[in-house]
Amino acid sequence: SMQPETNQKPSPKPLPPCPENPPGLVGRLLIEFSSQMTMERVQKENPNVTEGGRYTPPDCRPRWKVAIIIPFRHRENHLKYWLHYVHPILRRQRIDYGIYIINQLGEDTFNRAKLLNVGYTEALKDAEYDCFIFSDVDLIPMDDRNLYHCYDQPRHFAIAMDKFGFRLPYAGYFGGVSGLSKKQFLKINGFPNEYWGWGGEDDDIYNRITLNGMKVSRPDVRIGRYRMIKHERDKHNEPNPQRFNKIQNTKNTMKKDGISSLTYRLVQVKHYPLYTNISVEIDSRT
Ligand code: UD2
Ligand code: MN
Repeated sequence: SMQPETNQKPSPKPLPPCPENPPGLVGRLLIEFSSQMTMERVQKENPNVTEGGRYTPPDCRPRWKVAIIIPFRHRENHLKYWLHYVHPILRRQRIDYGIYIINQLGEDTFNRAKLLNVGYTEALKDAEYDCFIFSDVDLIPMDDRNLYHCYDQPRHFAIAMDKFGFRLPYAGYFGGVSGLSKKQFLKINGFPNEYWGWGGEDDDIYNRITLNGMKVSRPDVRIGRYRMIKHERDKHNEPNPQRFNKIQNTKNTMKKDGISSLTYRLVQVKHYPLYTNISVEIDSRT
């Protein structure tokens, strides 16, 4: 041929963009928590996930790079089910993603929203994510058409949970599983760091979104269905008695309390086959 000879391999064919409606989806899924789950089994089921819980579709160019952030303490059994069910769903959805478990060390009061801020920060040290999905460890989507990427507006995914009779409990509900692009997240100064214990932080995030001129987007109610693994209230995550007052004040607090004021002590980052574990101290002394 007339091509000049080089030592370079032929450059690979550019991949097509991933389809907006991935063809391999199955729709409604059967989700149950009665069979025993082991990490060994889940690892065998997911040989294509790479170290640290990373995956990228082999056959198309994804539109988003998604970090999935899970706030965590003492929920090892729930995590096994979450990984068992959600990795295969994300793969079918052709999502480019990484899984980050943000583990609160010590036994101080739990702080879900602050852990989510830590997850945002630490995930960005790992890769150039442009989309962040924040999920409870005990929530499993019942339909794989609920696509885990970002949208034009902040997304609420977990709109129809079994524990709420598969309905939105109230119009401004934003708990469970939500997703914001990097731009949307920074526009609201991230999440509040000052909600210690159970409740209110999700409403504060909802307020931040609407106060900043955005609107929550949601999937169809038949698709946004979830099962929550049944559990007791954890120790050291008592309902926060200040929550009712605090959510009245989001407008005043959001500018100073958020990703701009986040401090924490990073203790360990560990790459497991199916997820990255990030252990942190987040109490007010750090
Ligand atoms: C609801 C919301 C949740 C959050 C919370 C109030 C649903 C399904 N979810 O959850 O998004 O707004 O109320 O704070 O309505 N966690 C641990 N260890 C602990 C405590 C909490 O790992 O000791 C994590 C874990 O990921 C858990 C999440 O925090 O799923 C939320 O805590 P929860 O499951 O106890 O609260 P729940 O179900 O009332
Ligand atoms: Mn729960």
